[in-house]
Amino acid sequence: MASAVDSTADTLSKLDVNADWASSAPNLKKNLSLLSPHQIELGKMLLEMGQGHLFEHWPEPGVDDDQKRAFFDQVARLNLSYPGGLASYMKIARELLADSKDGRNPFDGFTPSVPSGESLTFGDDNFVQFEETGVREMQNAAFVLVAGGLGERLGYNGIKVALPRESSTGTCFLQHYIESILALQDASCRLVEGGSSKLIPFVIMTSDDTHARTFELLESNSYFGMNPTQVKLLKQEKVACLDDNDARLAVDPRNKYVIQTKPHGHGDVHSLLYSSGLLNQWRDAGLRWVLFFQDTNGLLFKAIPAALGVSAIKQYHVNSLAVPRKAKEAIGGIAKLTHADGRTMVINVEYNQLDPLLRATGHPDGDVNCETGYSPFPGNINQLILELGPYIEELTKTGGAIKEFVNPKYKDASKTSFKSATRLECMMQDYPKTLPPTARVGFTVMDIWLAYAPVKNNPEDAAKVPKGNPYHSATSGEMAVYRANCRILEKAGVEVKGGVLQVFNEQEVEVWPRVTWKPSWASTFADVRSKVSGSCYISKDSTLVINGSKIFLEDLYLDGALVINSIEDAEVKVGGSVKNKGWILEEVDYKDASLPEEVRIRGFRINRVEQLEKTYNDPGKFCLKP
Ligand code: UGB
Repeated sequence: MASAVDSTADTLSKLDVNADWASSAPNLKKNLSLLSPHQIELGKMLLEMGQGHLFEHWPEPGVDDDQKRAFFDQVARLNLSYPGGLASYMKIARELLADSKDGRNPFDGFTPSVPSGESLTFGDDNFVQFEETGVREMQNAAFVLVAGGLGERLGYNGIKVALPRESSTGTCFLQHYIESILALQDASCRLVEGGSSKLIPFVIMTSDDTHARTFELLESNSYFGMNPTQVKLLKQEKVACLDDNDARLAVDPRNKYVIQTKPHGHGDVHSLLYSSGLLNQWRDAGLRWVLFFQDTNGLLFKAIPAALGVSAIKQYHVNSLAVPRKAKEAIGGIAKLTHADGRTMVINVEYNQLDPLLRATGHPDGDVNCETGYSPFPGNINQLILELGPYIEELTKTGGAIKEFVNPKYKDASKTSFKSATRLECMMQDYPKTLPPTARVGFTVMDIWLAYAPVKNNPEDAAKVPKGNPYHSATSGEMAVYRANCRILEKAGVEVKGGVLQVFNEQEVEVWPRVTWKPSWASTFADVRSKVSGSCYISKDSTLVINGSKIFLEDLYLDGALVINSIEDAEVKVGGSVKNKGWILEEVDYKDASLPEEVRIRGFRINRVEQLEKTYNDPGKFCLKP
């Protein structure tokens, strides 16, 4: 104890307590004896950065002392979690706020044009080859899910990864993602001569808003079959809010000893990965790829094998997955930007920046569709594949810091005060901004029906999206899963009836038979083709749930609901005619508070009237032919 007091005294004398540095904040000065040496250093830094207002209300020592220390604990956390510390944060904030006030466009001097990339057509030979290469490479990959967002637009009270991806099986997004990774891991390891037991690492970036619930979801479900050592949760911290153009830190209106904080954005994933040390571990283990993805895209894993194949064959350092984009849709556009000085980069231009950039560079109509009915700029779906070596090299230079932006909501045209406190934000897809021109940055475009159906909008907002633009709701997200599965089966030779338009939660969607399968049944188109043969038919109101890896459909006629469950060592041939009353989609009202939120946000529920369900729990070969 004595030594701590001595060291505080030493620091006080080193910092010259009685002299000038604290005189601008007399209330802090009076309280210095309460603080540790480190806290005093932080206090000095805050004053140097013009943050004296934080102490104006501080009473005499003896009053609220614990809260004063807690204030500095928070400052220490904020300082530690930002690359370069709080002083750097405030300096960058001042520069960006000045640019924003002056209306300076971050893309000033750049002209956008449509870049070239790889455009894939599902199911053709090219696609199948990319998938094959992708599966081979998969054992050299690590997956990173960014899941720290609150999902304010969706307005769902739980974490988004716990939402059912579809309600026929109720499988949540996180379970589907984990099972997809495990299926790819098995498929990839099987291709190694003599077999391999490599485990694909899976990182989930969480935040204070999602961390505990994500952990609990994993723990209570035994990690959905994944080895817990494969999974790492990295929690992002929020950043300090700013009250004005001088970047004065905002205090919480309910507690003046707390600095208000808000999320910093998904771009945090790079600095977190860097500081975790995982990237070097992965490199030492021989890994080559890092695949980033978002929380609620139920189709994504249908696109991943081919996209990784593109990365490997084209040797892309950065490969962004993209889909055709409707003008003004809330997804970024991938553009080639050429500067007046000759610099070029292929980068995502966020949806709110694309229109002004186009207008400022000779396109008076801004963000509009071209003759194809889509924007000429492919839509970024924020699935990035980075090559690990060049990624580590770049992060070693930047520490993982990503170019930030600020988006204050001004009270009036003078742009001197904000409606509410703002903060700096960063996006994971801005990673290529600091790359040298030699970096190989490409993208891969796939069909929307195959690759992209996020759940982001609440029913009311979804119902208001302009006609022809995607809803991005729980309703459309689920229907997209059925549609994609049906189209894939069709492509494999199955006759599938469906595509009937129906309205749920005021959104018109295509309704297809409710076909779902476990990722272990098929991760690629080649897998599907190998499991379907003869003449198969599925009627428009049918449901088919395939819960097992060695289930083969041969001459199956389905008009009703069929559920097949089987263990790994059971091989089941399914054929014949299955007819029953099936499972019926029943409309529900999203305002009906008596229903669970997960059901309401879809606008329908499944009434399981009648089905044929068969379970094969013993090893062997079986035939189901009703
Ligand atoms: N996320 C975090 O992990 N931490 C955060 O602080 C914030 C978010 P949104 P956004 O594919 O549809 C992105 O809010 O940011 C996670 C791209 O920028 O769903 O509006 C969060 O949990 C845009 O270019 O999306 O838009 C979620 O998993 C376009 O690609 C993810 O980050 C668009 O997504 C995305 O957060 C899209």
